Amino acid sequence: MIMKLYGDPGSGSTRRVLAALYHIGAEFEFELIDLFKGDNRTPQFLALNPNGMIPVLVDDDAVLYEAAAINLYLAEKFSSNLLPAGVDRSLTLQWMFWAAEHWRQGPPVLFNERVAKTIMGLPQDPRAIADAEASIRKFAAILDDHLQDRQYVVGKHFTLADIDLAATFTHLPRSRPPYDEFPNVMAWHHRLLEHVPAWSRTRDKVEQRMAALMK
Ligand SMILES: N[C@@H](CCC(=O)N[C@@H](CS)C(=O)NCC(=O)O)C(=O)O
Repeated sequence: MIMKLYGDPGSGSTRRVLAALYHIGAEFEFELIDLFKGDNRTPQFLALNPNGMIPVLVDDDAVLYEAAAINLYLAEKFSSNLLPAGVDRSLTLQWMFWAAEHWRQGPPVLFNERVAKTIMGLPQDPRAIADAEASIRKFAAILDDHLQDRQYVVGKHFTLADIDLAATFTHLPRSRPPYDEFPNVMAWHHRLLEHVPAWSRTRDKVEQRMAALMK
């Protein structure tokens, strides 16, 4: 049976898996789970992921949630260099864990404050915004230093580490994390858009979806 991805092209976490699938060139079906319509709260979807979160990948008996776990599964299934060998494999995992534990903590707060609350007509919380920006600056300084003399986060190729870190650029125009203070981070992300078709293709899908949602 063909693999099936459940998600929404406007979601940064879905984008991480779509980028891996496009980069690998894997065949898959896509089913839209529209969060604004509550598709993630149906009994059928909760049977796949009791957290009610996208993305979910179903591949025969394998039902997987958590974008990082799905991407590791895909990279291993297709022997993709998205997950390199040797020490670069461990470094890729290091940056994926770092992304989850630190790097991706602040941006969803900015999304909630500047995008979700605007859509819902709720007031922003300036303290939450200030705390999120402080956290983003702290970790962006570390990534900026790492990227000073590197084209990609690990080794000489695009890996799952780039995907998990670049995911926070998904809503850049709307949630506005202060990345423009970090020139190496900005330059790395521009390189991804320029040289990795899977990354620019998923960016275009995000923008189309968000334009439709916000009009
Ligand atoms: N840690 C999860 C996060 C997934 C996640 O946050 N998904 C969001 C969309 S980007 C979601 O489904 N939100 C719905 C909800 O929280 O009810 C992953 O990496 O896959």
